[in-house]
Amino acid sequence: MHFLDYTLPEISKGYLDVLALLSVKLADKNNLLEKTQAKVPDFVNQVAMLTENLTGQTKLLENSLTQNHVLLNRITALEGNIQAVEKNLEILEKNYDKLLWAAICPELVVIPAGSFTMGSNDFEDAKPPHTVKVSSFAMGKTPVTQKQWQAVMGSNPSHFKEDGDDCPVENVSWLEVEQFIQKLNSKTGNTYRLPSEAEWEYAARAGTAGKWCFGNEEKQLGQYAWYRDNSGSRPHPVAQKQANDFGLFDVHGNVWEWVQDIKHNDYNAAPTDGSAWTSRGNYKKRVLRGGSWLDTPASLRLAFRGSDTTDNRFGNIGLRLAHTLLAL
Ligand SMILES: [Ca+2]
Repeated sequence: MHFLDYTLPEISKGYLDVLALLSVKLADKNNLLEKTQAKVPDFVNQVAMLTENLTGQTKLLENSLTQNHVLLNRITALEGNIQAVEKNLEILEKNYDKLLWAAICPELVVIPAGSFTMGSNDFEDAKPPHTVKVSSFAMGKTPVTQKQWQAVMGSNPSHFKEDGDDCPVENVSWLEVEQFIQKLNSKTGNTYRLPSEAEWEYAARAGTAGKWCFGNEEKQLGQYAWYRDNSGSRPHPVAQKQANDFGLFDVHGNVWEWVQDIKHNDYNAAPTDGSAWTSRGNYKKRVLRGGSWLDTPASLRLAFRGSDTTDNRFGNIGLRLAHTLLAL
């Protein structure tokens, strides 16, 4: 059938139906639009909030970056410092032993060269008095202390330990002293040694010619020495009494001091150049000098010669170190 076969009203009705349908659809679209439009402010708000958040985050990130930069600079600076510290540590480690031993080594006094009369007619084994020429050398300011012995040997053989480690080491034999010196030299690279008997007496006299380093007045002895009459039967910390004119402490008393020399019955044929007398004689015995906390004023005299066998030790026997001066 052709549309011309329809009557006009029929056609109009068809259009009207279509229009009605379109109206309904349009209304739906309008509804949707209205709903969507109602949501627009929400979207705008959300976008505004997101933008705000983003700005905040960006600022935070910028701050973080700045802080990171500052931190990185600090880290670089710290790394530099650490490297410097490590270098210093390396240097310290290299010098540690030297520094340690420099702190522990006995303080020395330079003894000037000169000549003096060694011995005395007052004692059989100190005859004859004879002139000895001594080269300049260094002498321990005090006897070796318990602390110093302990540092080198790792043990303290002293009989009197309770009075403190600044007391002179005692109870050491001549042979043990030799071991001590060997070990001290290997640790420090120095050449410590015992003084010769002549060096000991020369340094102890310090240019004087009396019985004791201060002269012949026995009543002065207590100002310089710990001995039988004032010691309380024990050694005392070093350097508490007056020093002699060369600045040596405890020359008289406190502990006997081992020297290098072999014991001889007198000074006939003794060296006169300050060297140690280490040939012939009673080779089992070595000389001790200066007397101790246990001894009488006579035993403390500068010319008095004690001695003991090289393997004997006692609570009043110690040592003082000497050191040859390097030739300039
Ligand atoms: Ca002494």
